[in-house]
Amino acid sequence: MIKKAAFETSVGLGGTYPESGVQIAMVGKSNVGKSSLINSLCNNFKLARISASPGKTRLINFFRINDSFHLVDLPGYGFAKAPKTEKEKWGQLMEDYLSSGRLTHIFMLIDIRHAPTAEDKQMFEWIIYYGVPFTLIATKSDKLARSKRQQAANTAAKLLGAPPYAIPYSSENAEGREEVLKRIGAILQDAKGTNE
Ligand SMILES: Nc1nc2c(ncn2[C@@H]2O[C@H](COP(=O)(O)OP(=O)(O)O)[C@@H](O)[C@H]2O)c(=O)[nH]1
Ligand SMILES: [Mg+2]
Repeated sequence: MIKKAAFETSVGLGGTYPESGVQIAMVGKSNVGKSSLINSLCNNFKLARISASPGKTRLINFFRINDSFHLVDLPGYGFAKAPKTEKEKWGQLMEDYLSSGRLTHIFMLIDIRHAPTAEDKQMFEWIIYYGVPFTLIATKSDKLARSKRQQAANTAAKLLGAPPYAIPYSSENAEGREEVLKRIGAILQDAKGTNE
C-alpha cells in the first residue's frame, strides 16, 4: 500500500540519479498517461504534473514512495513536432538511464485504443536489449466498453511483440490499480530476495 509519496528530484542529461533502492519507471509516448498513472497509484492528483499538451516533460522525475522505493516518470516520446536535437537529447537521456543499472522494473504504457506505433515497438526493443524486467499497462481503459478491455489490452501487447498480456488501467476510475499495486509488491519482494 502506498502511504506516503513525495517529489524527490528531476534529473536531466549529465545529472545524477538517486542511488539507492528499487526504481520502477513509466515509459510510453507523450500523453499516454504516465503522470496520471503515478498520481492514481499514489492517490495524489497533484504529485506528477499532468499535461494536456504532449511532449512537455524533458526530465526524469523521481518520486519517493513510503520512504523506501522510487516511482520514476520518464520523458515521453512521439511528439512529431519536436526538433531533431530535442529527440536526440531524449534518446541520450533514456539510453543513459536504461544502461545505468539503477532501473529495477519498467511499466511500459500503451493506449488501450490504439495499435502500438513504430516508436512504441522501438522502445520495447530497447527494454529487451537492456534486459530490464517489464510489465505492460494498457491505459485509458475507461474509453472502451468493459467487455472489450482485456482483449484490447492483450492485442496491443501482442502487436508490440511482447507476451500477449497487458493490465487494463484507468486513472479516471482506478480500474487496474489493485493489480498494479500487487505487481509493485512482488517487485519489492523480489528485490529483497536478491539483496538489492
Ligand atoms: N479518460 C482517461 N484519460 C486519461 C487517463 N490517463 C490520462 N488521461 C488524460 O490523458 C492526458 C495525458 O495524461 P498524462 O498523464 O499527462 O500523460 P503523460 O504525457 O504520459 O504523462 C491528460 O489529459 C489526462 O487527463 C485515463 O486513464 N483515462
Ligand atoms: Mg507526464
